[in-house]
Amino acid sequence: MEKERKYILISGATSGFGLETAKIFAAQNWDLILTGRRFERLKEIKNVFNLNFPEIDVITLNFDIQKNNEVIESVKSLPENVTKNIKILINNAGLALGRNVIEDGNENDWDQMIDTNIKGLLYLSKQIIPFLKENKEGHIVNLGSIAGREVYAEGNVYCATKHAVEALSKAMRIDLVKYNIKVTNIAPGAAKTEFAQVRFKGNEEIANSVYAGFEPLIAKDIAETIYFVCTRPKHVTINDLLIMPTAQASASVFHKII
Ligand code: NDP
Ligand code: 8X3
Repeated sequence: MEKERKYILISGATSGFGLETAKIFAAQNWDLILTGRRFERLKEIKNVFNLNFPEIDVITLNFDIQKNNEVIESVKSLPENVTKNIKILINNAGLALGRNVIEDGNENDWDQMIDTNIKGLLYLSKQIIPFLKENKEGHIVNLGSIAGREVYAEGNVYCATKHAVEALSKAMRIDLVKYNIKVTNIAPGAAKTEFAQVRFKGNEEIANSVYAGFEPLIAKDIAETIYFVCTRPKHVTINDLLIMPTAQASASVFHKII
């Protein structure tokens, strides 16, 4: 008998939280739809999953989430036997660019953060929600941040985008409750992924200094949490989770031993 398919769609699955989440779900026999801009990485990741988990279906979608037309076309390319089996959407693709006082901020960085973290999340959600509605069940997990709960020095626009994610998680929950769709907002503190490398535009020294003197979260910590929230009984929704490294007390208070 053919395997009954159940798909999880993870945006931003070429590294960090997204990739680790894909690994955990694959190990539990979930079929994957993985997205990202880096085509070669997506190809490599698909090959590795195909090798390690031959039973599951692995679909990769290569698009820039800032571009609504790319999001629409990519989702349209999915066959109906896939879309009708999408159970979970992880809105994970996101980034910070730069750390500056507001008057020194770079407009291109602002645009990219707003277009990715807010508008991209909206574009993809709009395409996927109809499938979840049709199924009369589903789960959306949005990657917020401690930066969505508090604002820290020189974090202005990134913090604003993550505050928007918090608001959108609450709004989605209200709009989608009648369709039996769960919405979870996960807000991590400092986690060592490619996040700081991206934020500081490849400057390894500054990127590494972010995590100096304390033990940050790792992608697996967040991936395990996502798996936990997605596998609660049907009648249980975890709305919100704030997850910090033990050495981090707030957005800007760390216990560092240097
Ligand atoms: P990574 O940089 O490791 O991963 C980010 C992912 O987002 C990549 O797969 C990247 O893929 C994708 N992405 C970025 N921009 C776009 C775009 N325009 N279109 C499509 N995909 C895009 O970072 P993390 O895993 O740490 O970050 C994941 C999420 O978690 C982000 O939303 C981040 O804001 C949030 N977060 C991170 C924290 C941390 O300390 N690391 C803490 C709290 C929240 P590609 O480059 O291939 O497009
Ligand atoms: C990422 C965590 O503190 O660098 O969202 O903004 S922080």
